[in-house]
Amino acid sequence: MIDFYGFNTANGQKVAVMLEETGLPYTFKYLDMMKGAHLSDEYKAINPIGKMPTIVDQDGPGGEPLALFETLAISVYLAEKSGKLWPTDPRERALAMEWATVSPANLNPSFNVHYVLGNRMEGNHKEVREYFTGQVHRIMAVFEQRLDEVPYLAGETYTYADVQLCPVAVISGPAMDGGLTPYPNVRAWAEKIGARPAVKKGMTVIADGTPKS
Ligand SMILES: N[C@@H](CCC(=O)N[C@@H](CS)C(=O)NCC(=O)O)C(=O)O
Repeated sequence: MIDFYGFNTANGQKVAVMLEETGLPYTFKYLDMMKGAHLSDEYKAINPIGKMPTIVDQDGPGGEPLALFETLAISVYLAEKSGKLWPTDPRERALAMEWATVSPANLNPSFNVHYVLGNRMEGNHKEVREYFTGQVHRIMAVFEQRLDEVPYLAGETYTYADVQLCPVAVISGPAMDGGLTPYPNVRAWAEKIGARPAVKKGMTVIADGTPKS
């Protein structure tokens, strides 16, 4: 059984979707970030950074519990453990890791700057906003080109790399300048993935916010 400590943000959604897609048994442990649950000593014992999400696989490697943080690390672990969304072809496996890394390494931090400037800081910070807006569009244009060439980010197969981008594109994309309008391939791909039953279920579980145990 996997304990999933989550809250309804794009990072939480990625793990909720991965758990549903892989079919691994899990318990959703609602992490009330509005009340600072992510900063408690108890939570920091499994995630020293004090950020969401985290999983604890009670049946980890060697039969021992394993606590894991960082959304990408969690996603890779779940994909490999289940063999789902995990390409068997070595080329696609390498490309899945490459494309999965683009979102957390490039896209999320740029969106995060917008969030922090808009919600936590006084002032306009025009130059900073413009710089990071440029970064977002630079990366989105690369995803747009990629999805013009192949149906999924790793190639022919739907993988955890798609799950890394989808909630970010769907949640943050519309909030940026021009929304997803300049990116029709990303939009069509997001709609296709968003229609998957496991994706809908994962999004519902995390949006619900009700502790399941
Ligand atoms: N690189 C981390 C980022 C996690 C992250 O930033 N989580 C946010 C919520 S989406 C958080 O916990 N923020 C609380 C804080 O920064 O104190 C991951 O991919 O898991």
